[in-house]
Amino acid sequence: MGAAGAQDAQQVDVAVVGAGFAGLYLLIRLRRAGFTAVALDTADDVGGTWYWNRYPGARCDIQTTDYSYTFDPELESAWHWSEKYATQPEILRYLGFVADRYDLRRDIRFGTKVLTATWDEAAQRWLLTTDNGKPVSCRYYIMASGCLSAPKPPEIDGVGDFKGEIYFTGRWPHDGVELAGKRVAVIGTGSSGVQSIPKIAEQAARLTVFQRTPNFAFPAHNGPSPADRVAALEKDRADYRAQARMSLTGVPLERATEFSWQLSEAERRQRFEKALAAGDLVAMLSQLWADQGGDLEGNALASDLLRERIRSIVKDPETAEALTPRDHPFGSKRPCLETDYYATFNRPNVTLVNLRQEPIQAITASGIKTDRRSFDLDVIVFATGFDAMTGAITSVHPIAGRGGKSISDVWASGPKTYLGLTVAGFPNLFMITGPGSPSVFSNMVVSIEQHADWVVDCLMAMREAGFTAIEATEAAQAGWARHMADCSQLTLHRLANTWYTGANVPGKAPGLMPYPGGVGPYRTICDEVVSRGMLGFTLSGPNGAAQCDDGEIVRLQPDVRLVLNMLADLNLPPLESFGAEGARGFVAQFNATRPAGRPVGEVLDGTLAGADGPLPYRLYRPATPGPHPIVVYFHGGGWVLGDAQSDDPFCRDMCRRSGMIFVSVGYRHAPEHRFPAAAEDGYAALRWIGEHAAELGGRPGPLLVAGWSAGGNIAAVTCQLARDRGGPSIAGQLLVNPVTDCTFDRPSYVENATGYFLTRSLMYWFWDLYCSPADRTDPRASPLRGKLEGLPAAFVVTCEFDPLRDEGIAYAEALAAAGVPVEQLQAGGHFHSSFTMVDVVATGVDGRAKMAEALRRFAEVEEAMPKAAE
Ligand code: NA7
Repeated sequence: MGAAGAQDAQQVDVAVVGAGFAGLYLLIRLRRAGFTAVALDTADDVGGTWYWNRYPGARCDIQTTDYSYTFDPELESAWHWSEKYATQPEILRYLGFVADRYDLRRDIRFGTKVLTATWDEAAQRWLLTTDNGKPVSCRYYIMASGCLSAPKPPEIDGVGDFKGEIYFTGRWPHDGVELAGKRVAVIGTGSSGVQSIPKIAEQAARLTVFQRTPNFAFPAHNGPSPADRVAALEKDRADYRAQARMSLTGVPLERATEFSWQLSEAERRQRFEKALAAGDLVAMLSQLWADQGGDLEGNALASDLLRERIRSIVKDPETAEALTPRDHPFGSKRPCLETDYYATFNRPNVTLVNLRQEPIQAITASGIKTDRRSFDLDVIVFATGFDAMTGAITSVHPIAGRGGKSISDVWASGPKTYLGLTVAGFPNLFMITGPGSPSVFSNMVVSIEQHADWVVDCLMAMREAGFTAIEATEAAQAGWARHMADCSQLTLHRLANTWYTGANVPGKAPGLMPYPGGVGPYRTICDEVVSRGMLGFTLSGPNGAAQCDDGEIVRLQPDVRLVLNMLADLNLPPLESFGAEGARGFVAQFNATRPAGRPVGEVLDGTLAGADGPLPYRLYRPATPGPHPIVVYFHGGGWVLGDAQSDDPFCRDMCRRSGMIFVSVGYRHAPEHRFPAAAEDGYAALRWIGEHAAELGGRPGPLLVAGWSAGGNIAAVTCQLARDRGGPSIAGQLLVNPVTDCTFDRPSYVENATGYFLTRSLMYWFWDLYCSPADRTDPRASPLRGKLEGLPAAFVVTCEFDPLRDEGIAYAEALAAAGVPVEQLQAGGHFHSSFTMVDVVATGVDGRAKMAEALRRFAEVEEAMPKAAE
């Protein structure tokens, strides 16, 4: 297509691919904003996914109260859904109603496929060629092509040989399919299979279901919309919608805050039954207990209850077992809502073929042949899914960006996007619910509205400022990829082969494609990009106008970001302004709101001999048979605050992970007891614990020492004193964010002086209360200044956003230089409290697992930990 093509083209400000939920809303917004726009769709009517997926039983599985546009309250009152989960024809009628109400069809070119999309650098416009009518020249090009719109090819040999009828659920004939009296096969048991199989079984003479992987499914309980949901919506519609927009899933349901170990078995079952009765995906995925989605143990409890239900419905035990998912945690693969699905396998005309036991060899002229049997068939239905997310962009048509680069090539090793909205190298191209956005992890309609609003607002702002081109920077895009990876650590999706990760398409690059950080957090991030001057975008326009504020929008771990935002919202006075007593009270109160720590074998309080009198200690014993190695632990709190309670969750977690006894020492605090009281207590406690190790249940042999923050300082000092004062012998030291030195000018003190909870001024205050300036260079206060040769092996943990980061690293490097075996964990995106805020900062799990491994290496523990505790 040359320049002549561009001149002949339909000229618009914006072209949109797709006339589904996203395309329609975009047209409304663009028109209201005064942009000329056209939408192109191969279908001959509106509907998008709901135009194509007409298979029997097709319904939405987000409740219709939520699966609706929310931008216009009048539209909401003009439309009434007849059911909790609407059928495909009703959803299609709704979208037709919307198209008519806003007179959208005049801007839609139906039956039109875009063949190519090419960025014209000179004109700063996109040129689209089509198979029907004029090409299109547009300033901005928006892919509103959905997430699941490119059906996957059958991937089974011999499909062409089959003499019967073949259908795809995602391309179902408009006038239906006559199945009565026929021998039908369905291949695939995702949502499409699970919804269609009971309906097909009612019609067909025989139905054979070919299942590769069983999915978790539970009842939809369809019917009228539940009264409580309707009441909540009608009570205050605006508030309900606002809550949905800030929720994690786009549906305003409270998430469970109690952890599985805080609930009795009866309480867990009661919650499960309640979620089961609700017939709601979001409820089952989020309202059981707080650790169901991200923790294997918490998840297994939910998975087991769902499995139990299958056995209670399906009569044939072998079929029940084949239908029972065992290869992935619940929720890691998209679960299904079902209506009579399991009961269908009790029908005499239905057979389940477990492809894990007898794979399909080929499709033949007369049916399907597995390793063991042949099935004669009249109809084969492929419910085999889609080339999800990326396929909905790359297989629509070739897209050539700056320098003719193809998006398929740029994404060859996985999708690269900024915010899931844009791609570096593809100016003025936007994706609605693209890979890297919450999309299929959310109520799609809420995500679509947010995306369309963000894009149209952006175009309006650019027009206002005189910019005509926008492009994501490589740095911003790389930062987004890292943030995506950080978020995915909070989920179990990495443990399942699914279309979320590209695993369903042979040869597709693996990696989680939807954004797993939640709808609300994602929205605030997109808004922050705008408020920070379109961070991560290059904007340009005629006459050399240009702007680029480059950078990464989220550098913190996702849960650290939430914690810090929450703390910022509380707008607390600085801790040091409370005075020592006040600060202690405040911290105790703050800690009381934390989730209770996990159970260990035993927790007992006792008294040991300190340097100048008795000290309290708390001992955590693993549930495994002893004797166990002992870790002498020093809590954090700037030598002023803290106690066994403050570090209780950390000690419990580490006790479980390491399989070791933790003895948390209640050393004396400043200002009542200034330097060197805490340091001397540390060493005295070590001696006492060494002398009483056997009574405490300790394994014979050297002790271990650990501490966090000021406790890390005491731990480091204790190791030096033990070396110099004749023992006891120490097998290793774990120093977590330790204070090691009394200078305050290292870069981390400057960069992280404020904003990350532990501030520079708080550290000044701690030092002032603990130690006079003259004493600070004493190695018992600043162990970095001590002799480091001959110290026990060390594992030193530092966090990127911590004033203490650089002195921790300096200590590790100095130990290594002195010949001490040292390992470091420099935790990116974390702050000073990341690892001790167990069950709040869940991204700290990995780090604690590494700390526990280090302790076990130091203690030369060889036997593996029981699986569940890892
Ligand atoms: P899904 O969820 O991708 O399900 C496809 C199913 O087809 C799934 O059970 C696959 O097994 C199976 N499949 C795919 N390819 C094959 C081959 N070659 N042989 C045998 N079985 C195969 O797609 P759906 O259309 O059901 O649902 C898509 C989404 O729409 C759904 O998640 C909701 O978000 C709405 P596998 O699990 O890959 O072993």
